[in-house]
Amino acid sequence: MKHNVIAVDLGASSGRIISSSLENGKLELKEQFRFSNQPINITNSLYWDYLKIFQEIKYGLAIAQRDLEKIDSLSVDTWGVDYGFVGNDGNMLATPHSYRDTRTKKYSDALHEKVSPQEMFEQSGIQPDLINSNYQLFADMNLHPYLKNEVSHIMFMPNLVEYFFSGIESNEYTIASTSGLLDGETRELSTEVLDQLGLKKEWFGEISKGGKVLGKILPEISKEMHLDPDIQVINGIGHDTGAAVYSLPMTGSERKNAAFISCGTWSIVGQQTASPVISSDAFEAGLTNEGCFDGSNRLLKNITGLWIVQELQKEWSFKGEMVEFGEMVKQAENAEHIGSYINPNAACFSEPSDMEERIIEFLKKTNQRLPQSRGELLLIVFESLALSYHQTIIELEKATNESIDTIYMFGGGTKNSLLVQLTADFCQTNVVIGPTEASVLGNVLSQYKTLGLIKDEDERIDILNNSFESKCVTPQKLNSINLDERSRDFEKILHDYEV
Ligand code: LRH
Repeated sequence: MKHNVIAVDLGASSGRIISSSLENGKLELKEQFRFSNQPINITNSLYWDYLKIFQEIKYGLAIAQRDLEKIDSLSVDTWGVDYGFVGNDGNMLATPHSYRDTRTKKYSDALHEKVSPQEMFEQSGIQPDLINSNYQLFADMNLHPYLKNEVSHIMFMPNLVEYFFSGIESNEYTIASTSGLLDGETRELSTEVLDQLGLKKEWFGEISKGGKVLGKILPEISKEMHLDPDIQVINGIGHDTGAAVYSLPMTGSERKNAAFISCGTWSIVGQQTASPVISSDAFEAGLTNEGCFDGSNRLLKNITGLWIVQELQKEWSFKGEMVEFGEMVKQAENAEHIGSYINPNAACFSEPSDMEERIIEFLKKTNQRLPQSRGELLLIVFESLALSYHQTIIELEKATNESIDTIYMFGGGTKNSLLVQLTADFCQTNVVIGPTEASVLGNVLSQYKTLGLIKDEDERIDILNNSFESKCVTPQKLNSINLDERSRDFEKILHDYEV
């Protein structure tokens, strides 16, 4: 029998409704609908366009329903850290902010007076960062004291969207685990952290683990869009990174010596570990601990990734010089290596706009050669990303005391063959290219697991191996790439420039 489920995947530039059909141990994905998903910049604040998103998902579901005989369930995944406030009457109290909003800057000193960044890491296992939910919530509670009396629920974005479709308030573990609100050891909401931020535990409710059926789609929505009234709304893997890692066909023992690189707007370099690594080495290296669907841990670093290239592309297209991503990769491939690098995680690269100027400014401040063409500029970005992957792999090895012999790379960025090859070369490790649709795949797998259609890890891995082929990219010989010189120069600019 065929089982169709829907992944609602809300990414940095688009939202997608993707159906998955599982039959005879084989899974097929099909994009049913796509809409643009840009944060709205108004009065110098960045917000989620949640009304539009809700409406577009309804359209997408209607299109999927026309295409499929029956839909068993749906679940939502998005990027981490954002959330929404719901009041006693069940309605939204405020428009959810998007994490690149800068309001947290103003309140970070006040928060650090209560708890230092290192203490934050020790409490939660989460690397302090202005984008994290704890910084955002602290700013919100200070900016809008009325919230204290009005809030009934705070839900992370995937759970908020599931609430719009099911009417059931919930919060799910993988998305909650990246907020900075959970205790690093117990992985439950930390009363200590919540008290520091002025938040009540009951606003979050139970954090569900390992998948939960919330209930059927609201009757008014199924009626309006002519949907099957029995579609179940599932609390699957809410965090896109968690979902992506669940799509890797690795058994528990293979994970020990494998790293992953999720290659999208963010580059996320990490490793699955049995439990959180909350050591000073991990803190110093900028590593963080997030929860996996199966209860294990992801030790990782978030690196500002292809966001830099996406911003360059947007900027050039506003100037009327639209260039396709594939073309940008070609320009970089044909460019000369000039030995200049940026630190992708420098704060100046995380904010929107003026990306070309920010890169040039960075190169001037660090006394490096300036690029003479767009190709050279792009090559600087790709080489810097791959060098920061290499550096992070070394930091992971140090923090876990395990050596990495394979890298799984997945996400849209793996279409960039130059970046994949640079990663294999600089890390001197085989790179297995996983699915471009890793988050979607993890989302639907978590639904099948919740519905009892996947019984265990072996079956999950069999389904993945039956359904998708993976490719392995091997590194070029060391003497052809001057790795030592590049790593030394890259390290130098990391030290020369304050992040
Ligand atoms: C990647 C991601 C990442 C971070 C960032 C905010 O999409 O989810 O794990 O949390 O977004």
